[in-house]
Amino acid sequence: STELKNLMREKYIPNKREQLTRIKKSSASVIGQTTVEQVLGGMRGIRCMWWEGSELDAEKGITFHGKTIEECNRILPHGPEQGATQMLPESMMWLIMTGEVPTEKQVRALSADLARHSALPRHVDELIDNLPKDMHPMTSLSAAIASLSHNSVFSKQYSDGSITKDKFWEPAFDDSISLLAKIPTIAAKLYNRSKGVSKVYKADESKDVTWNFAENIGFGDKLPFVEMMRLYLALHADHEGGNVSAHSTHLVGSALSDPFLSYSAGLLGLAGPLHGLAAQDVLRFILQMHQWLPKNYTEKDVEQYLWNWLKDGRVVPGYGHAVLRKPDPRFTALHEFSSKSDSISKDPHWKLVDIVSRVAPQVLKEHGKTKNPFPNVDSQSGVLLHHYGMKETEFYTVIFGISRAYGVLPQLVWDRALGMPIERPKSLSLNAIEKMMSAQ
Ligand code: FAM
Repeated sequence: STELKNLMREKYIPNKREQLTRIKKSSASVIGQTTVEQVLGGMRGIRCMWWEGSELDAEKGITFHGKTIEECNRILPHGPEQGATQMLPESMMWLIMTGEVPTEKQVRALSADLARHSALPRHVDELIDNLPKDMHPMTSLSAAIASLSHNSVFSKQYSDGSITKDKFWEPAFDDSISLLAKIPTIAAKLYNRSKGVSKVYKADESKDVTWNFAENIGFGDKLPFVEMMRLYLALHADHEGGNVSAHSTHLVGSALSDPFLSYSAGLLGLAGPLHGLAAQDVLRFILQMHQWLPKNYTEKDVEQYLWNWLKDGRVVPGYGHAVLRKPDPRFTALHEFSSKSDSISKDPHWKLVDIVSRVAPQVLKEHGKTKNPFPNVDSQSGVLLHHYGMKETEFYTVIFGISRAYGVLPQLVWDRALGMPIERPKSLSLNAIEKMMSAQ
């Protein structure tokens, strides 16, 4: 990470600061207007937030600095093994932070650095040991990440007054690297603890983060699992700034809360069923449906199940999206990965996921409520973890939580590098809205 930090200091930050100064010269330019519908509709579509790493298009889906998932997977450095074909989340993080594709050497050095910083301070170990074993792992993960704030370089330097505003990004960068290094350690500890396994995290500096994580949760000898996990972690890293986990990290960070506190808040947002928790809900939904369906079920039976589910007033987890209006390309990427694997494509649960992805859009269209009847990433991800033997569904959002850090922390570093102010949008009461409407 020393090279990345130096490049940020010498190249990327000066360039971006210059661009910001240029933009600020005509910052009265109008880029949109706000309707009452947007204010009351979860602020959909209001262009009011700055975000660098990725952009979401309703039709085309996510791109990372203009690159599609397929392109990223082709050009970003892969794992160190012969024949590894999936991009590494470290590579994705580099792209998100700098806008450029790293070399293999740069990524290997970053992986080694993350391995070096992976050990937890004692108080974090002790905190986790004292949490109820049956607490949802997202609650535990967020608490453990928040507790890392105790060692935050940013908080320390800010409170002792040893840094000026133009240097805030430096300790924010160091804290972010530390968080990225430690989040797999925390996740592995939570996973092992839930299974009654006590294991000290060992990270091999010659391996990437995903391999080390897999090794420490007992999946290290399965390269297909590691490859799937690399793709999973890289894919989920960033989805523009407005989603709940990204936005909450950015918002909390704007108060100059350190990266640990900020991301802890992001994780709490990710833990909601309409956001990241859908990953666990989908798998439970699929397992239940599989049990309910007759042995030689048909698409008609699946359709019936979906209607019964909707008639109970529930949302179909893994379907719909606040922005996308086409199938989620992250879903498509995981689907392609699965279709190429003999073992996954024969898995009865994966087959059901596949069938639901064809039947549900028709049912949801007829149901007539959701603006996007297509599958999102969560409808595919859990079944892959399940296929390789990770049956603990509560843990699925934790994996998502490891990944999202690779996207939102680079943005937090940029927030500090460009001296972004505390966020403070204007709120309105219903009375105020009515008054403004009648004045028009
Ligand atoms: N099943 C049934 N109804 C749905 C639906 C679904 N999958 N998706 C949306 N609707 C309903 C929604 O509840 C709303 O109904 P009401 O008017 O009665 O409140 C109506 O359709 C309009 O909603 P929308 O405008 O299409 O969606 P939103 O932008 O409000 O919400 C989601 C977007 C993702 C929260 C919503 O589609 C949903 O609840 N999906 C299921 C949960 C899920 O898969 N979340 C994961 C999203 C994923 F991308 C992520 O964050 N990881």
